[in-house]
Amino acid sequence: MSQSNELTLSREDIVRLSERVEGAQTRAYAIPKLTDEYPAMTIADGYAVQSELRRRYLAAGHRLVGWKAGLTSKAKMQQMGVNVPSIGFLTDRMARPENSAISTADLVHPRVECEVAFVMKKDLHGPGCTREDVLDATDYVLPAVEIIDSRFSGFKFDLASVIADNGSSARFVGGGRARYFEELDLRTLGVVMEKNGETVAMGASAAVLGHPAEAIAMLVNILADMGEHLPAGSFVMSGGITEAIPVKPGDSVVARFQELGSVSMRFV
Ligand code: 0L1
Ligand code: MG
Repeated sequence: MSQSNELTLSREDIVRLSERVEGAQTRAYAIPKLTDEYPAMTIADGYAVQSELRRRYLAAGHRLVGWKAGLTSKAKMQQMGVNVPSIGFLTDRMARPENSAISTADLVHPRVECEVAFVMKKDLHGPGCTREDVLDATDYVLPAVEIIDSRFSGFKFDLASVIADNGSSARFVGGGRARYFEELDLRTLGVVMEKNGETVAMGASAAVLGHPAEAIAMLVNILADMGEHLPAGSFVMSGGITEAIPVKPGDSVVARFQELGSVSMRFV
């Protein structure tokens, strides 16, 4: 992948790659990372493909409900071999209720992550958005589990490819107890992830860029680079606190958050 952040793909390439990613996402099959064919692809190219993918889903009737910051913890960056966070969009079709049975038949190789989610009460615009701006615009926070599913073979990709694949977004579950952030120390929230009754990961929210609101500010500033903003009412996930844990049919997962309750689901 090129280190430059210029757009190198033609409009035709962007549309072709977005169709390729959409096919892999909607029919749940793995594809080679996009940089195998386009080695000069940049981060800007990745976001151009992601924006076209979003345009296609919205044109097909999906509703944009929010955004997610990804690759925001050292554990995640190390796990995936990248060094810059990313963002992706969330639609109504990705949401699943708490305590539900989540089908894996329509996913390639799902993994789960514990995240602090924010619900916004004011629009936020970058550039220059700060942690304080995010907190001022936050209505409440709640615990969430993101089910990511890279569409790239063997979960092997680089940043440009994973951004084009909408940051591996697949499903998400919000739940637990919604709280006003003023009542909490958002930096030091502990989380324990259990799979089939065993603790498989644990961490504290400071793992997310020092404070989860920093991840939301980063997301708003990336949106500004794309000429967009974060609207009031958005549901925004701030990124996995621990590394992502693989799941398969038969697994049950509980994410227990200090002060925020727990979020449960099972996989079928
Ligand atoms: O949510 C995220 O942290 C995005 C992860 C993208 C890479 C991956 O699939 O693990
Ligand atoms: Mg995530």
